[in-house]
Amino acid sequence: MTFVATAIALCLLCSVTTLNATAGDWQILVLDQDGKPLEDAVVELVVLDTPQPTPPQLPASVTVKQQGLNFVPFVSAIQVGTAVDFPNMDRTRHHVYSFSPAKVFEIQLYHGQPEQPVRFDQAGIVALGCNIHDYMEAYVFISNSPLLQVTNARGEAQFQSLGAGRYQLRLWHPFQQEDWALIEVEHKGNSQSQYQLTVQHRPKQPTPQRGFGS
Ligand SMILES: [Cu+2]
Repeated sequence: MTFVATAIALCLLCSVTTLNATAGDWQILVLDQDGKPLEDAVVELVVLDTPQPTPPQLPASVTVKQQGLNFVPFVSAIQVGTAVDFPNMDRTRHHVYSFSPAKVFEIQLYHGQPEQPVRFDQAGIVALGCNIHDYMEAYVFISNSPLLQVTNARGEAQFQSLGAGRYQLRLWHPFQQEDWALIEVEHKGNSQSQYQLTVQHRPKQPTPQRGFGS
């Protein structure tokens, strides 16, 4: 599987509408170029001028499993230093690897739980593949910021209890077509923002041709 650093350019549609939500919550909706909810987009916030808020604690370890001959989840967003487990839930063996500069590694053919998790100690984007199943792909977005979310199937991400102030906002999706400029956003309390990202329309993982081994 070859990772092509295509991606990204979004345009800001609109932002900041006061909602009835817990003070400081920031709800973000990401759409594709056709206005449809975009799943698996990473939303990264970097604090610019406010004291570092107390964000929801990110987990010390994260799991990217192999299940049904695919990686689950497709996109993970983690802070630098996080360890990721790669359990193989399938009956067939997988051989997980990355050639991405932010983390080069491989876990040679294995069943079940690998001996140890993989620690991601450098910010960047890592494309995962499997030597046995070329179609398998997944991505890990590693950031120095703890303010990270991945959009759900409704294109939604939510940050809770954020301090008011200026933030740098970055969106990223594996299939984005142009780089997206970082934007500064003023967060004044409960708010909702909407952004649009141009992405390639392609299935994120072709359906395996074989029905066994999963
Ligand atoms: Cu595999």
